[in-house]
Amino acid sequence: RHSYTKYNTWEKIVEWTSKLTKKYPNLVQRIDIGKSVEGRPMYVLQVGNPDSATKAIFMDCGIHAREWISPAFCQWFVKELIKGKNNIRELVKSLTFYILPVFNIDGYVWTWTEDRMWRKNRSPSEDAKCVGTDLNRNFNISWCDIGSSDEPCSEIYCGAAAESEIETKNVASFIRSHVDSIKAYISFHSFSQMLLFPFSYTYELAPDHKELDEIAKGAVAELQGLYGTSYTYGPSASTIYPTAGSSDDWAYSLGIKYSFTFELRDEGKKGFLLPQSQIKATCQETTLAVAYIAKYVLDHS
Ligand code: 0X9
Ligand code: ZN
Repeated sequence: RHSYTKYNTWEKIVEWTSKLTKKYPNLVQRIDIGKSVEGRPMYVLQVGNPDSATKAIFMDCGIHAREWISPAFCQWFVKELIKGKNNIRELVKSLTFYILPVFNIDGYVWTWTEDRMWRKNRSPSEDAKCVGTDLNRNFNISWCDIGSSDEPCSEIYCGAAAESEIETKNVASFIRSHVDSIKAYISFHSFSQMLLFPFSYTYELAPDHKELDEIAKGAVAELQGLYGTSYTYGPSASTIYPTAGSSDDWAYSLGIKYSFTFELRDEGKKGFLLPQSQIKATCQETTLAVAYIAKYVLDHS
């Protein structure tokens, strides 16, 4: 059975999306944005105000297969939106949330069946020597320049070209076609306990650095207020390490000013193997940070 406090298989997650749309037809829509390399449907859940003219926030989880807490958070957050308690109620009324619970589905399935530590997608390279492209190096922004590799066997392989991967292409196309309404882009990874914002492909500060830094500070304070979990925040390049072709920089380059990447729990003790016993607390505290960002976006865009 699907559970918000457990890690769910891809099959369970699909079943969950279909149940939600049936149970809450006026609140939740399921959009098929295309297939993965291995043919699995990529579903974006649209939650909230269905008016396509309203301001929207796009969120994705599970770009990297082994970061299981990330899809768990997206599922949790959808539940919170549906419950619509307290401050979330206003957000659901006034915003549209587009939530992709698992970006790299084939990789996610692979971590359940073959290799728990798999990171990339599952597309074969041209010479068939190695499998997989790092989807967070495959976006069309300074592609394959820094913090990336053009070697197919590398864990940070940038792919044969920008948007060479069908998963990248599907997400990028969806965002491009909704770019007028999408005011914020938020991506969820693990681990390190960081809240990052552009740039990642250069050490230069983003034009909106001051504002993004203020928002991150506020969001991290909210998160920390619940269980005292400490987060660092700042521009990606200097806070974690530089990477080119990443989704947040690409979204920012499209004019989506409020672009963030979370690196969720923990700081490295369990790393990608975060125990299920930490799902609830991680998701609760992260919900506070995301709600803070969403409220800011609602008031300032
Ligand atoms: O390397 C990555 O893609 C991210 N770290 S992870 O351990 N989850 O793989 C860091 C991404 C930092 N860069 C951007 N936020 N653009
Ligand atoms: Zn990651």
